[in-house]
Amino acid sequence: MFGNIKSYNKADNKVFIQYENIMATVEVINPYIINFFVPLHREQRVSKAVENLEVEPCSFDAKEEKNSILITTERLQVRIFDEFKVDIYDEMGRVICEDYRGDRKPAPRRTGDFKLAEEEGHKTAQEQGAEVTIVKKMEEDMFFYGFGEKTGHLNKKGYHYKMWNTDDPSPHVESYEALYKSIPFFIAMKDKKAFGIFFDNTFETHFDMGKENQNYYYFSSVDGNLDYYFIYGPSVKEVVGGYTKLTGRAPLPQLWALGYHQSRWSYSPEESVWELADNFRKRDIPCDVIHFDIDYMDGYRVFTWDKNRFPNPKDFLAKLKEKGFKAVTIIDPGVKKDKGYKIYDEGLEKGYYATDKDGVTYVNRVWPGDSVYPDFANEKVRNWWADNQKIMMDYGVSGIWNDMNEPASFNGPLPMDVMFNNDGIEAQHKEIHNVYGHYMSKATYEGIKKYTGKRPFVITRACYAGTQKYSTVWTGDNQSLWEHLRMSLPMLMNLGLSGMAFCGTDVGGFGHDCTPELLSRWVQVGAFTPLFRNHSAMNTRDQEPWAFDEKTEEINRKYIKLRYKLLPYIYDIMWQVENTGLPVIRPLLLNYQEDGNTYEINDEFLCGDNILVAPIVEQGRKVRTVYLPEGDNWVDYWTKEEFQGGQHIIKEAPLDVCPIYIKAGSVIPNYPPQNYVGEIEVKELTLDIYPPVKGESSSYLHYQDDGESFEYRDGKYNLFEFLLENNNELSISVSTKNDGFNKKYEGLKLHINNVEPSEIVVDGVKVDFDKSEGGIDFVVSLKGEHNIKIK
Ligand code: MIG
Repeated sequence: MFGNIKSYNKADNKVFIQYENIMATVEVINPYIINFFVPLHREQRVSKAVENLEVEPCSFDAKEEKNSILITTERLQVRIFDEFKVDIYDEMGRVICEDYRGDRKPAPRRTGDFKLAEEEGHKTAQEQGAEVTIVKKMEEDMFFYGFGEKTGHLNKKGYHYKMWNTDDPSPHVESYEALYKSIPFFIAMKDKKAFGIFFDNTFETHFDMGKENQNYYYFSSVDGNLDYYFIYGPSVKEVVGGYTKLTGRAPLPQLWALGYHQSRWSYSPEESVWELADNFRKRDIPCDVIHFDIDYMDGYRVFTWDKNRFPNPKDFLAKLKEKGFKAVTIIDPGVKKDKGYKIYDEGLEKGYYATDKDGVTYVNRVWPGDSVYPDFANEKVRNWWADNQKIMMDYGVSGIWNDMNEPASFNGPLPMDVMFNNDGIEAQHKEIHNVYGHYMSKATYEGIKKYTGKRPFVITRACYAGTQKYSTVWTGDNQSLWEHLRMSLPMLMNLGLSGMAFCGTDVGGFGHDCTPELLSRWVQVGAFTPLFRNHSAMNTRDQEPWAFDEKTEEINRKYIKLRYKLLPYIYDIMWQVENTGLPVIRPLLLNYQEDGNTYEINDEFLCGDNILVAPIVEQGRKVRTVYLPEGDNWVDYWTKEEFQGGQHIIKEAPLDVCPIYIKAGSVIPNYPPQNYVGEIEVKELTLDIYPPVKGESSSYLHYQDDGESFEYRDGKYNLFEFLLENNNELSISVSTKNDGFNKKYEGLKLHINNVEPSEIVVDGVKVDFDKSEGGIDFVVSLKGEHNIKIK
């Protein structure tokens, strides 16, 4: 295809390799991230995912060898051959990733008369019209992760996936190749070493991880450039760090966004919302956010309210806010084709909608009936859409929910040649489809930011790589099925590894009817997912926390309250996300890569570094095995029993118990109970402390700010470090690493588990303490530094 190497030259961070038929570029982004590029479609590398690419000036070598060009960075050796075949080695010259040289040989398939399907014309992806295909050699003991929101297991070996944003309402099962989101990124692990590949191509792409043939895996695209990044680890954390360095990191949200959200299709009219809101407060179940699904609108016209159902939205939302409820309203992309409707007319006049190939505004059908599609790939359109957010913000809406932005359509799919302006570089639907939702949420984010000055809360269904910079995601229309609760764990873990740290599923399930037991188990998972929203479809039975019986309500209350207790811990993780890109919900292997037993654990996850959750995801199950990863000790959150890592244990888990383990050496910050974020000012922060193993030490950073503005970016935050050392005695030191936020806690309440001290000395002075729940409690003021000894 490309031919043999004719010549090469090096300029800045790039090596240009002239092939017989085309020129390829290899760019050293930094010593461990390399971009491979061939302009098959457009001359320029214009990424929709990577904004402000930071190329690190670094020294590297490029020289000609016998039959290749060798590029050497501090971390990698990259050999480039004829036909742009690439082999990559680590600094020691050990092979990490090799292109596959043999012939493609799809596994045999048989047709009805036992003839080989190949003879009957069974085709490989290359023959199916793939314009770009990269085939890499697969080793026996490889594991794959990432790919965003996909069904199936954690390890993606053996799967074939398609990246083409798809709204399919039937129950999502393991054989689904595509859902709402397209994140063409994966992580490969072999011999405990990891690397990532980000195939930055917005067309329909395919990833076949050894399904066609277990000797190789490939990725391909129907069109577009050959443009992929190789990101070396060797730790998975470094790969995720590198990928999110390229595509961006989920920014710190407002604190209330981490509270409990209640949704259904739809709470409408107004009275139904009051009934809901009163129930939460009356029943002592915390809730921060109510979602308004499509029926709040006037005939599904976006940026309007139905005046019969909500006569005075502004007053209504203000009253809700007084009770601590924030409103999130759904906004779909489809604009009703309706002369006289302001949004429609404005967009039409300015030429802001996608057109057919002849330039005529393209019409399809969605909820409002005949509708037109804003061209979000055009900056002007995004600015206009961003300005429209003001309408909702002026009503008092706190966040925006973007649905149907795959884009979905009821009158058959949008033709591939529907046209988008794409900032002056005209592009067809087949190129824009996968970034339509991405750009819509970007516009929404920017509008909310502009008009509120606060951290925007946007939730989107469709996305592409990099959308994490603008929006949280939910996994679309799952169903109230145990299978979907089970599947949600690997799905969320892989979304997290793919940069989408702020994510969640519809707790209780969207379609189908939930049951008391299923909701009880689902809320136990939801309490640890960054986005914690119960949502259900029209016509399904009620599934609010109290919808079933007292026992189910009690379990909902218990776990939603646990979530509110853990809010400062989850907020700490979100702050880390902005800095590291590492997710909230993590597969165990992310933190325990040396422990190969973690590589295929589908039904346990870490919430941050300190909490391991092993939920029950099967009907009727009351006991399960839990694998505790090697290298740490783990404390049962409920019984405080301590276990060594590196073993399976058996845990009894009656319906109200979700098995939760805290890593020995953890400090878990806790808030006092409240009905919603900000109901009380937290003056005393509780530290739930699990001492390190004897002879060990550990530390924890706790972050505090105003919970809503961007002032933290100017240093207006507090950062506390807690250092635990368990030598002859347990000592705890408290220090302030940053002192920029003026509403600092007045004191700390320390709860230390599993100790029976005779005395406690704070800064040289003996203090009183209480015995409680298998540990002790005492209070210290929060001024400067402290040194605490537990004797
Ligand atoms: O065609 O707005 O995934 O959460 O409740 C269905 C109605 C449209 C799909 C979303 C779902 C939402 C529903 N929407």
